[in-house]
Amino acid sequence: MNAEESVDLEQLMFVDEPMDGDGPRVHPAWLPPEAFRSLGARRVLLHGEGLLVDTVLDEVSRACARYGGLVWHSPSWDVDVDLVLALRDAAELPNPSVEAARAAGEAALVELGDGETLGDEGFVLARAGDVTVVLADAPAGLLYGLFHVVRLCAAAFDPARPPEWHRPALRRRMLNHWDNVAVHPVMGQVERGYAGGSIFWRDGRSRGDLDRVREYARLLASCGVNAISVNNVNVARTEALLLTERLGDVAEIADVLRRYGIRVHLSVSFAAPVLLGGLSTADPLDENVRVWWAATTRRVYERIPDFGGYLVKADSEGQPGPFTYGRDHADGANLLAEALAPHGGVVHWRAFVYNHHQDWRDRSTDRARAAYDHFAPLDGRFRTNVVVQVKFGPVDFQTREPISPVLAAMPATRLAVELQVTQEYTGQQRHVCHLGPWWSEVLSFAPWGPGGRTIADVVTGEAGAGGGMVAVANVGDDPFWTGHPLAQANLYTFGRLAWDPRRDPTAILDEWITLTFPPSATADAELVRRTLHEIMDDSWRTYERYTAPLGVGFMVNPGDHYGPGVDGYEYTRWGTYHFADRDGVGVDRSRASGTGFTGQYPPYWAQVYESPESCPDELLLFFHHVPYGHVLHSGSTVIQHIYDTHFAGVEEVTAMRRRWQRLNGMIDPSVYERVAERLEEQVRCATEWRDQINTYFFRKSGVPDERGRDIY
Ligand code: GCV
Repeated sequence: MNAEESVDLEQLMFVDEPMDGDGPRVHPAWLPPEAFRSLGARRVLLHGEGLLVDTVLDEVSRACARYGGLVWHSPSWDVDVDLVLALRDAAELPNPSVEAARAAGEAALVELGDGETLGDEGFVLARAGDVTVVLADAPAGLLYGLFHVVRLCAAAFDPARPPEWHRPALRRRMLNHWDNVAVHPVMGQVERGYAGGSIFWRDGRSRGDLDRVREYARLLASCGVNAISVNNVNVARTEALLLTERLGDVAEIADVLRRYGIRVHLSVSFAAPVLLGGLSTADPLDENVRVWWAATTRRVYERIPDFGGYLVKADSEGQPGPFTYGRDHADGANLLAEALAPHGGVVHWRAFVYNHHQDWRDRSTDRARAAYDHFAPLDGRFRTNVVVQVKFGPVDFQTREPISPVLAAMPATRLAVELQVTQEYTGQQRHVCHLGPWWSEVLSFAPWGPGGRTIADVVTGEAGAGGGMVAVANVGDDPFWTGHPLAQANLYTFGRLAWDPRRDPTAILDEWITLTFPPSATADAELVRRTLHEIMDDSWRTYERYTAPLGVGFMVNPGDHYGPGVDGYEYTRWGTYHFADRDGVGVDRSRASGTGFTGQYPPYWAQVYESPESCPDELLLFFHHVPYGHVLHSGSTVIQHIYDTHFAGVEEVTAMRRRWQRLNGMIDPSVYERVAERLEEQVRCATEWRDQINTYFFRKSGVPDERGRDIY
């Protein structure tokens, strides 16, 4: 397909109507109409009742209207079908082929299910003669089954397709929006948002654009997300009101999300009893405070019966919390959990608690230690409807950090791992940085040593009772949803990993490519696929190469966290230092001579991280202060590694830009242009990183690059 044919291509790729009134067209992300072609050309029978069954019906009907298929909703009989989507407890239908399909589904369930039930969200897919069947116990399972059929395209109808059984590993797969209702003077409408404004809020009020919210819900359901918090964890006055006066706005969003199996959660202020209730205290042990939370929560459930629960950032970066009253975080979390328990709600209580008024002169305080020091001693004290939500690393969503030791320290607590889809520290959706491989490393990390239980096991928990996976969302009102069109893949990948944390991220990316750039709408589908893999597969490591070296982190510009600022945080109160001097660089976190952070790990990793000799290269400067001449396992010295990786990183970004140019005329021109524009910025910014980092370390160390390249 060439550039002149782009109009046809738009027709294939875009939904008919702009979704934003007269505003710009909104990109369909991984659900372009074309992705539904295979489903929409079939004869489909849907059997069962319920809100989500209606959603499935609506999806199938739209696809069939576009691609010439047919759809029946029970009771219907005597029709020839290609696909049956049925609830298992729905009445029998007097249609032999449908009943044969259902029997095949049941047989597959017995064969594959290993005695397990499908649960609220699982489904089975099987073939019976010429018919494909999807069976589920509950409507959400049918919805997920439908999107599975969409993902499979024609393969869902392959006569040789063996039966499959799917159930999410994690019960809650959640996105946190850091969206402000009122525009924050520094952080704007969306804190750490790189995709325009909020899809929920604008200038102090609800946007009321529920069409866009609906499209968002579809996207999320199709990759498996089933919970969203709709406001920032930093809760200011206007946002606090969502719990009471402005609850109606939340209820409207919940009404839309519910149709896609997504529950709404709310970030609340721990000081709400004072801020909103006129009480003189928010002390978690005060009886009036408990009564206030109970009554307020009851009113929330009267309005939103399937409300998910609260999300709390307490005693962190200026947010109120139980410390004010001499209480601990178990007291605080249990207060809200008690109010939510009668309604089946859950409180997500963040472990991101540290002193953000540190003195940079004081080397004994270590921000990395903070979450463990605060939370590990509380293990076993949290109510069962508390989920302690732990950032994946001990500091703050860096491109490379060790895995938080808190995740291995609280066996008697439900733990969720928190990831950051919004690319605060990973290129802010101006850089291609596909995070799937990084998250996969996090999830497969075995904190008790190789071969042992992994982070995926911890958040899954026994019998699925773990805290699940949570991520900070990367979506805004940008026409491409995520600013950088390729950043859509991070959102998709998060959902799919939360459904099954053991999946191969490259396979997930491949799925995303097929949906987003359907082969049937692309002249050279293999070239598109290959090019996207070449650009994206290793892009996180490329980003790592041209930014802060060897796990030391930060080195970003203070405030907006974009671009290089090697000493930007070095003499601040934020606790994120690299301690570079003329002799060496890195943070000594050993037990022997440093902050003792290594001792927070179970014995295997405590020992590995303790010594620069055994510490993995990529984390060396996180754990140790070493001379520039220190020889890495790779054989290179630290200083030469810094030079080499920074030169290599920029070369790789330049290659990305060149590769992308191959796709000119082959994909939707608006996507092409947006990505091309961002790649220009990535090349510029990566070059700046390279030159500032290399120059900084050359000036500090005086050691020349052994290959004599330009350093300033
Ligand atoms: C919502 C980092 C970000 C903050 C964010 C905080 C958090 O510090 O820079 O913007 O605040 O993390 O996770 O609460």
